[in-house]
Amino acid sequence: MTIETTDHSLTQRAEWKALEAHFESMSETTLRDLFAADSSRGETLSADGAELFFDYSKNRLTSETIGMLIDLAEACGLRERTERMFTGDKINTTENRAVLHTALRSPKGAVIEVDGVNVVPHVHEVLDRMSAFSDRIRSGDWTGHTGKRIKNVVNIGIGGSDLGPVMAYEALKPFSDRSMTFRFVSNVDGNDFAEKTRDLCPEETLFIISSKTFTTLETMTNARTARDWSLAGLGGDDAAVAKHFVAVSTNAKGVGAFGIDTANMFGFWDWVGGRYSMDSAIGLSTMLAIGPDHFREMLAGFHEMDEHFRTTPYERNLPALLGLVGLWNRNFLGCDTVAVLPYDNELCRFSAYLQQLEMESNGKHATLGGDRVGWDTCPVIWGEPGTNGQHAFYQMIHQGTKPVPCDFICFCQPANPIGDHQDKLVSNVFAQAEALAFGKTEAEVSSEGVAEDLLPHKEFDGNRPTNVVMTQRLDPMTLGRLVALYEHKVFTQGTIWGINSFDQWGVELGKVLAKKIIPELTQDETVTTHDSSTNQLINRYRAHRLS
Ligand code: G6Q
Repeated sequence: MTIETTDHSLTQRAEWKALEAHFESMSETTLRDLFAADSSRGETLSADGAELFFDYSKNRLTSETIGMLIDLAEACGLRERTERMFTGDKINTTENRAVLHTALRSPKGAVIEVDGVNVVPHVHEVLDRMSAFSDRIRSGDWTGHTGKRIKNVVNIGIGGSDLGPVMAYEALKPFSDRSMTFRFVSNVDGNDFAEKTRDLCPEETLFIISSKTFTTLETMTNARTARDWSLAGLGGDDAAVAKHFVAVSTNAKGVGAFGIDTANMFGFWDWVGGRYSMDSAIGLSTMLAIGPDHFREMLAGFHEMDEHFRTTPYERNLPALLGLVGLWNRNFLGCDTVAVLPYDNELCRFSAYLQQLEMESNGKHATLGGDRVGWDTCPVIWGEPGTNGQHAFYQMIHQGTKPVPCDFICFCQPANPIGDHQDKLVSNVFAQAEALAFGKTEAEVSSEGVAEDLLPHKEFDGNRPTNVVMTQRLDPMTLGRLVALYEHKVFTQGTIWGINSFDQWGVELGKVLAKKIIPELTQDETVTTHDSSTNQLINRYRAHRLS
């Protein structure tokens, strides 16, 4: 069955039409005009919440625009749907599941029910078990099969069972136990496993097999390779598995069948989506790295942003504003991509993490009702830490043919205060946002004595939208706040776009086809069952593969 009906209900809303008319009326107004007309624009169009400062004044909008976007959010039921999410309603309708990542960070006494069962005690029971286990590993009380201390932790997982853990490990490295080594194996490409384990000693290595389903091709393949690698280095005794493998999963049966004692399994629940799971047991590697206390600080940061999102009026609500400004840029200015540019090297995996969070959640063409959306949904999310990106792709952001809205993220205090590095780093955030907003006219360039023929090359249009998120320093609490900021941004946009941000059917088709192709790569007969291109590629590979 194909989607036959296109849904135009969102674009037919009075609030949407009002925004269209409003955009028309200001489409020629530039950021130079807007700042010239209002000397307190910076203060007006910024907000503080959950210890983050959010300046969205360098977007092509006004307070009136924000008010109209809020009207749209209200008309689309954002407030009610937020409550439905927080209270465990099954808003993931295509999978008939509640969406309760917010329960993972709720305080012990809270009551959040799914099918009449309060899930909060279960969350805390797993957290307590993770803490006890982490303490044993970190203190050296838990030893490997040959009695040696565990010094290396390898997380095996992919997608939501990898991107959060890697990102958090990199972000919080300054808080980690430096006597331990952490590695993350995700790709089914054998190079990933080989390179990440080549210098590790099996006697000192613990594998965390992180898989919600415990059926994922990549993870199960790597897990079996890890077991072979481990047993080969430990004398082949199957009993060694109990000391060197733990699992994080919702599938106790699969974990048992793999040979991991379910006593060494840390569970979570079907109401935690993979890309929303870094604060569940999927974060076990994070807890082993930074310790249980820091992990709980991270959860407290998440919770602080949850409460901020749930209770703060949208005029001052950071995730709602981030979502609404993004929606304005996407649907009214027509921007196809958003660059997330953290000015902190430790956030080197943050953009990759957000790519999954945003694009897997909101990269959808079907509405909740099953029609085709009559409006654009998620833009492409991409980015790299600054200042490195400035010496690579910022050229396009400044002088390319289409605006690329940017989120700059920066910190007042560095984890490693060395000389004037931080001032030089952060000055670039302010300079980039200023340059993108105001540009440099040909007249200004000319007044610097630049030759006439070079003027078109050296002028900057400006008028390019940016946000700045600034806070004190990158620590576990801040990371929790930042991730929750984007989680609820995604929710805000997904709610207005009328899509289910919590399924991911789009990843299925390729997986199914790959399963069919795997045995064809080693069959004796020439493959003829696909189209001429796919047949040709498979047969060429068959002819040249190592056998
Ligand atoms: C995330 C997705 C996806 C998932 C991986 C790994 O929201 O569902 O990225 O996390 O496919 O799945 P498992 O954890 O089940 O191995």
